[in-house]
Amino acid sequence: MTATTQQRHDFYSRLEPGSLVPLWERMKGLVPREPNNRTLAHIWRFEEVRPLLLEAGTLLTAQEAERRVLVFENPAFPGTSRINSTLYAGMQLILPGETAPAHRHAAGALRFILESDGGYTTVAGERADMKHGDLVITPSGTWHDHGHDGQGPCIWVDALDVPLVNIFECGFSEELDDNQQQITRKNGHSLSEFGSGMLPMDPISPFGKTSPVFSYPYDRARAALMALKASVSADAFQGYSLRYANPLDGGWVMPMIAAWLSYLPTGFETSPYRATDNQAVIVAEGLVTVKLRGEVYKLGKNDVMALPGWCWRTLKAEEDAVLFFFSDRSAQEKLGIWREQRGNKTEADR
Ligand code: 1HN
Repeated sequence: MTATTQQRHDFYSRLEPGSLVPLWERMKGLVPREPNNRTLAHIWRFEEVRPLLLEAGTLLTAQEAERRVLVFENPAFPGTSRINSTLYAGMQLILPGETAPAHRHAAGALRFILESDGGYTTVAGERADMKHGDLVITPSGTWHDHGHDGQGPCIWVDALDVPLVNIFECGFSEELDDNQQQITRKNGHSLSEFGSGMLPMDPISPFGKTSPVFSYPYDRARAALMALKASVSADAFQGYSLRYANPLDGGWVMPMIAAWLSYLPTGFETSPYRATDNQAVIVAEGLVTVKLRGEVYKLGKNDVMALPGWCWRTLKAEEDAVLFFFSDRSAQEKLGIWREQRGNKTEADR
């Protein structure tokens, strides 16, 4: 009972007008044996992007642009504003005296600060300074604007869950009538209430499923990493790593984006590891080489690299390195689809 290929294709063409498709022609593509992540390993070097961003600063103001950003668009996904399969990222510039106007949207954002002397962001009525290495979060739906009272360019990397929100087609956004929102809480309020390993007696989450701590200063995060180093030996796969946590539930800082910080001492090389989450890494300090899909990449301070999911990789510190990672692991874990695998040395070259 085998029909000819021609007969089958005739049949398929009669299905088409009724918006029907034979699953047996599609099944393998729908459920691959294992992930075949399309993200390309790609590096955006700070020394190349920074001058272009500064040039953008001569062409339009932050006010005009609304957000003056050069988007990191993965070469695998042209036209889609994605750094990897699921996340948006870009590099933003604010110059002294400028403001990026207040708005809010369904997508959540994190910002990792590369260069700043006097930049700040305001989230839900509270202002947070931005300094090199700080992580600042804009929870979904919160009013936010950025400004700069200091010297020199203020530059950071934004990462947003925009592509995921848009898969669900549930994006909303709104602009505030005023350029900047009213300040209603003292600087440091959220850290004082939620950021000391202690909590209010009856905590209420101000930002829903996102951490109530929206600013994680680098000096505290770095000190925690160095204290870890002083008290335990390095993990073979992660070096010394700590995740940014939501103090209310111990989970990731954002419902769809995970973020963590790794310290690798000079000469330390991680054992081969892979996980399904779509990651990117920013070098906060030092020099690192990444081995992935048979290639070797060198990264220096403030360089950004897209790391495709589910491919074996190793990281080696050529100089003491602090690395900031973000990924969609937070979303994948909630959906019950995240997986990781720890390999042995032979996997490094695959
Ligand atoms: C956004 O609101 C910011 O607030 C940066 O700084 C980048 C990219 C897409 C959509 C909204 C910001 C963004 C963004």
